[in-house]
Amino acid sequence: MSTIDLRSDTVTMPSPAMREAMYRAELGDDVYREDPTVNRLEEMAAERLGKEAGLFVVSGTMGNLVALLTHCARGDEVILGDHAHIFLYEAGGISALGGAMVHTVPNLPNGMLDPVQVEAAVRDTQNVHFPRSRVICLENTHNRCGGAALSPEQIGTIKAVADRHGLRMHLDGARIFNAAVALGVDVAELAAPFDSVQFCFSKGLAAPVGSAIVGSKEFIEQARRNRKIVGGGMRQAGAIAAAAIVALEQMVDRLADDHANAKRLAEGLAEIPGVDIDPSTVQTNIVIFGLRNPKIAIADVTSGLAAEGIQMNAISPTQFRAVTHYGIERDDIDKTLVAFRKVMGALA
Ligand code: TLP
Repeated sequence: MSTIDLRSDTVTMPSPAMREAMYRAELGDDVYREDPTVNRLEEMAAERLGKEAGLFVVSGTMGNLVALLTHCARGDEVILGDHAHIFLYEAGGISALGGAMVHTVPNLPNGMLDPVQVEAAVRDTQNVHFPRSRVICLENTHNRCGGAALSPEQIGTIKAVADRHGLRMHLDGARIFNAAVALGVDVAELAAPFDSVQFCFSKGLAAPVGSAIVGSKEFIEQARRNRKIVGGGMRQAGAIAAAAIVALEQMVDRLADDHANAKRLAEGLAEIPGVDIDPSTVQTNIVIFGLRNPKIAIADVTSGLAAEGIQMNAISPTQFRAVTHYGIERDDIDKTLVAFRKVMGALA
């Protein structure tokens, strides 16, 4: 039985054009900066995001880590949401390796931070008791907040706080292209308020490996050194960068299909008795939802779905996450809804 894998958009397989590009890629040693394919990808990434320079890294986690190692000295503080991927799912890297403190502010359901609470989190630099606030991080789209897209106006409210206090801004833009497509704005406009942006080729853009960090030339030079420190200096990395180039060239516009499929899934789920979801909150390719009946265990639903050939993650004892992506068609959504109804009926 073929499975419908909605656990994440990280499960995507490279397109035929990506495999072809990987096979044919011109290669060199990228630590010597001699890999023409990596050099081209880094230039493309910077240009697309409206920044001076780019750096190819192994993963989103490495991209966020290297960017924050570059912004922060030991003991500096990073202000970020309590649902931020950097806080929840990156193994504490910025503290473990960078000695940075995290200062969380509650995430609002729409993925935003309240600018008043962010301002309250900023430390008084004159007082020797306090760590130094250094950088504010946002996430766009916001994974744990159901793929919420942050608009330039929303980002502007946080940028104003950063400017008032001389703080830097970093974006975990793992899915920034989903945000740009959903909002109908240029990705460079979403990136503009940030000193650094990390974005992933290996999520909805379907490349097998890699992320980029973009920022000023000077920032990226320092980040290149930090990438080496964490073992991310790759050699003939053009073999994977080639697929990321195809991702940028060919896979952005199709994200709208993933968003339409996610919306359809959310609307269908809302019609199934016992499912707790507000489809109007689904903006991109991530659908987070719960159950109204506390007696039904989420784990029983996910194992029931698995028996029907559908994979979905439980992200907490009360929440499912389904993610649409390249390789998931509308027909798969319809099959998922039929299976979900069947499993819920059997457990009710
Ligand atoms: N997210 C993964 C898991 O780690 C949860 C997923 O399945 O969604 N920032 C954001 C917003 C992310 O969602 C992820 C991956 C990352 C960073 C890290 O990227 P990778 O997996 O390339 O290290």
